[in-house]
Amino acid sequence: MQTQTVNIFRARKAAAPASPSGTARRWSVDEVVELFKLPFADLLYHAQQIHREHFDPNAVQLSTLLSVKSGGCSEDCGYCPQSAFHSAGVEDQAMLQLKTVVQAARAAQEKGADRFCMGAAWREPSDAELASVVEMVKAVRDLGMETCATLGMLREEHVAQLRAAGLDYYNHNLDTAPEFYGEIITTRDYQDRLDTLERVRRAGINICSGGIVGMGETLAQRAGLIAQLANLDPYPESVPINNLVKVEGTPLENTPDLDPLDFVRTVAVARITMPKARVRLSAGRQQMSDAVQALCFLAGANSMFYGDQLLTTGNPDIEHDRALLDKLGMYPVAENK
Ligand code: SAM
Ligand code: DTB
Ligand code: SF4
Repeated sequence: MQTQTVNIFRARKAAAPASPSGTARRWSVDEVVELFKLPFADLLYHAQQIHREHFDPNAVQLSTLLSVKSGGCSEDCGYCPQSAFHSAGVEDQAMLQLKTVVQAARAAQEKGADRFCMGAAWREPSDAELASVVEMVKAVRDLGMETCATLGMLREEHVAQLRAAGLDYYNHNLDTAPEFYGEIITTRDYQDRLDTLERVRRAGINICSGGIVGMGETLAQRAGLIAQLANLDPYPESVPINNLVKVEGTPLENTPDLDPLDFVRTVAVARITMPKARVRLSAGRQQMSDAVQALCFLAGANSMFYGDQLLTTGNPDIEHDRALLDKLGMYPVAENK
């Protein structure tokens, strides 16, 4: 086992170091599998070393989510309560008013969030829908918060409009490995997602892209997702790692639980392969103990979704999260400027 550890990291050192823009060496899926198989202590030690080379290990970036348009989505993503193909009880709702969005952003900022992420249950926005989101982005930016949006696939002109509005990040997840993708989503393909990411990257908007674990994927498929993300050139600035939230009425509601230590391993492998990215604890924290979350921070997580709601499902209470950060001696980046 010791030999294996040395080899993996020798390979890493021999390769070109990450550039300031997050360009790094290419990772084969086999190499990423080897990382996953390291003894737990070795894996966390290496992740922690890399984390400390690039970040203050006690500062955590806090993003608050708001669903600006919920339900009735025309995609069939097997995990998602907002798909019109499933019966998870999320109604097709109208888009929120601008003032409601600004109110929510201001409240999140007062609670210590530095980034506000607006999500919509769309395959892709129409011109009119995009125009409304542009107004939301401008208004949230005027509060002095970083902005993020997740609206599905984007055409060139929509990317340009978001860029002109000053959007800081666009979230669009690869979700899983290409080999497993077709078992989860059939209404759009992997290449569609890569194409949207490419357009966003070319426009100069930061990329937030990650995936979901615990959907019944194999270890090699979990490694395949990380390899895909790490091999984007440059890799995403922000990498949300979601643990499947099993919502009743979705096809994945009865998927067996992922071992929490495998979630921690995924975070560590993301940190090692994408050294300068913000690795975010995303969906699934409400079902996770404080001890597992603490291990995730040790493994290199330095961001989380913060606020009592994700999009349509719950998240730990703000009070609980603040108590957890205090217990760990950690602080939000917004309060450490
Ligand atoms: N409709 C847009 C899209 O799919 O890109 C934006 C919103 S969509 C809800 C954003 C992401 O939320 C998905 O890509 C998926 O990674 C995550 N997500 C949705 N439902 C989830 C669940 N039940 N558990 C974990 N993550 C989930
Ligand atoms: C991401 O990777 N996870 C967030 C955000 N990006 C948009 C969404 C999680 C959604 C969990 C299910 C729900 O609340 O509807
Ligand atoms: Fe629609 Fe996004 Fe949910 Fe897929 S993940 S069903 S695209 S809201």
